[in-house]
Amino acid sequence: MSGALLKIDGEVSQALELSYADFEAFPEAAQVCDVSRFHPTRQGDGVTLQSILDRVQPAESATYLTLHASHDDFAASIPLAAVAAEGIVVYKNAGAPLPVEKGGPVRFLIRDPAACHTAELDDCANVKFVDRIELTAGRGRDTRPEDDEEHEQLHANES
Ligand SMILES: Nc1nc2c(c(=O)[nH]1)N[C@H]1C(S)=C(S)[C@@H](COP(=O)(O)O)O[C@H]1N2
Ligand SMILES: [Mo]
Repeated sequence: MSGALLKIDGEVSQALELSYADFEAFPEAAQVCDVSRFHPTRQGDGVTLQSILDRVQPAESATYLTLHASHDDFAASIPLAAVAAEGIVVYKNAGAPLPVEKGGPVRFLIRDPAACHTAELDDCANVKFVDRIELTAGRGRDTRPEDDEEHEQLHANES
């Protein structure tokens, strides 16, 4: 369990890799217990995005947060200022690492997302299988569906 679950890099002062033990060692104030309280269909425990940002210290040039999921080659890029206080990084379920069936190694969640493809902070940006968070100068990679048709196709492909 010593392997890194998540890498945070890009426009930061201090790139970081976090293992399950590293996540568990975040202080109590950074931990977010039981995300089903505000996302009833989703489970697990996480840490606040803000607590991770505090560690890496985004550079002045960092304006977007780009979430990468290499498992299914999905990415979403959202304005950093809008998401900084709203993001949760879910890493744990029932006292063990978040399994891939629940979106592991880590799942990103926005506290109060807009409906799919209606805003920057939409449900589609709740990226599963995240293994890298990249701070970028301007919008980074974003494969989110842009309309109903693309959205339906994406969900049809989900296994
Ligand atoms: N890695 C990855 N994350 C993803 C997706 C995806 O296809 N791959 N789909 C997104 C979309 S379009 C939506 S609406 C939500 C759905 O999350 P749910 O399965 O928990 O309802 O996950 C988002 N996260
Ligand atoms: Mo979506």
